[in-house]
Amino acid sequence: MQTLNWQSLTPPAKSDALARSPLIGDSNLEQSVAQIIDAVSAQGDSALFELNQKFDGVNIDNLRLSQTEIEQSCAAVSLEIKQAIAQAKANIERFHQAQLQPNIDIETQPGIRCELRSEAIERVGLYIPGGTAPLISTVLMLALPAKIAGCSKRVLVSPPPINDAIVYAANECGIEEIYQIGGAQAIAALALGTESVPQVDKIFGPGNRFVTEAKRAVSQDNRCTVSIDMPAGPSEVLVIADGQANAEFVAADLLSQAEHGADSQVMLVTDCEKLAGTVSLALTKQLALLPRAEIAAAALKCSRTIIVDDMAMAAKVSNLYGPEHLIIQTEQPRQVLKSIRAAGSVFIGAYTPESVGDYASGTNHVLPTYGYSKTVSSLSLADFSRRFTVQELSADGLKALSNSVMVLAEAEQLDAHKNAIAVRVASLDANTTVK
Ligand code: HSO
Ligand code: ZN
Repeated sequence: MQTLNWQSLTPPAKSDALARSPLIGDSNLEQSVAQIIDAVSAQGDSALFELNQKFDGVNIDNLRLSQTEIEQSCAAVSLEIKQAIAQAKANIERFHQAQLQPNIDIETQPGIRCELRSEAIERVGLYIPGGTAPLISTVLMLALPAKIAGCSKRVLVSPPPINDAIVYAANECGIEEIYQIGGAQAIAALALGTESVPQVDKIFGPGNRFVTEAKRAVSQDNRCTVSIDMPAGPSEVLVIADGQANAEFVAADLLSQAEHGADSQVMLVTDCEKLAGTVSLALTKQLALLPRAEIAAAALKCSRTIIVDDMAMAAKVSNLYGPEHLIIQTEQPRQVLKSIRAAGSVFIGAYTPESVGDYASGTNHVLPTYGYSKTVSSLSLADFSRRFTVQELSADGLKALSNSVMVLAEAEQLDAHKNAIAVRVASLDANTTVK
C-alpha cells in the first residue's frame, strides 16, 4: 500500500490519492453484453442453455430447480451452516422489519387531503454470484427484505452449478423459483422474460463486470421497463484509525475487503505514522496466510494509506472518498461519526469488523460503491416498494386553493390547467347562486 501525507499533497495529487480504478466503460464489454441480451431476446431459453454451456461449462436439462433438486441441496448443507444462517436471518429480518414505514395521510389545509402510500414492487429478480465465492449471505440480504416488503413474485438466479447453501438460504427465505443461470444472460432473462424465466420489474444484486454492465444496459433498454437496485463498482473499505487502534484488527479488516477482488480498494486513514507502520507489517504477515492472497495482494497494490493531522481531517478525507464501508477504530469513534457525511455503512469501534455487517448483524450488505454513497442509500426495505401519492379535495378545499392555482397556471401560460379549476369554481358558484 502506498503511503501519502495528505497535507503535503497538491490538489490534483489529493484527487489522485482518492481515485478509484476506471469503471467498466469498455466498448468491447458493452458490445459483448449487448450481443448476449439480443440473443436472449431472440432465442429465449435456447440461448440460455447455450450460454450456460459457453460461459459456465455446464450442461443442464432444466433452468428452474425442481422441488426434488431443492430438497437434495437443502439436505446437503451442514447443520453448522444452517445454524449460522438461522442467526443471520433472524437479525436481518428484525432490522428490516423495523424499517416498515407508516403511510402518511394529512390535510395540508382544510379540505385538502394528501397521502403518501407505499406498495410493494410486484416482481423482483435477485442475482446471486456463484464461482469461487458463492455469496450465500447475499441471498439473505435480498430475499428477506423482498419478502418483508411483500413482493409477490421473488425469483432468484445464480450461475450453475448452483451452490447448495445458496439454495438452502433461498428456500429458508421463502423463495420458490430458483433458476440456474449466471452472468449477463441471467440479467437479460429477468429483464425480458423467456419461456421459463419470468420477466421482473426490478433486478437486485451484485455481480461481475458482465452482470453490472447487463444491469445498466437493460435498465435503459426500451424492449422492457426494468429498474435496478443501484449502480455498482468494485467493493471498498476505508478505515479511520488513531494511535490506540489495534493494528492486527485494522489489517484484518483491510484484507477482508481486499480478498473480494483484485479491483477492490482498501484505504487506511490515520493520524499516527507508527500505527501505519505496524498495520503494514501485520498486513504482510496476515496476507501470507490467506488462501486468496493473490487477489488480496493485487487489491492492495491500488490501495493507499493516508496520513492526516487529526481526526477532523480524517473525516474530511473519508467524506471526499465516500466509501462503501467505513470502519472507525479510534478512541472516540462516535465523535468522529458526527463529522461523517457519506458512507454506505459505518462500523464503530474495535469490536465491529466489516464482516459482521457482511453476514449477520442485521444491516444490509448491498451498499453504494465508487463514491455513490454521497447520493445513493444502502439497500433497505424501501427499495422493494414504490411510493405514490393520493389526494382528495372537498369543494371548500378546491375553492380555497383555486385562486393560487389559476394565478400560477396563467403565469405559466397553461390555460387548460387554469380552466380545469375555473369550470369547477363556476359550477360551484352557479350551485350556490341557485340556492
Ligand atoms: N463485503 C461485501 C459483502 C460480502 N462479504 C458478502 C462477504 N460476503 C459487500 O461489499
Ligand atoms: Zn465482504
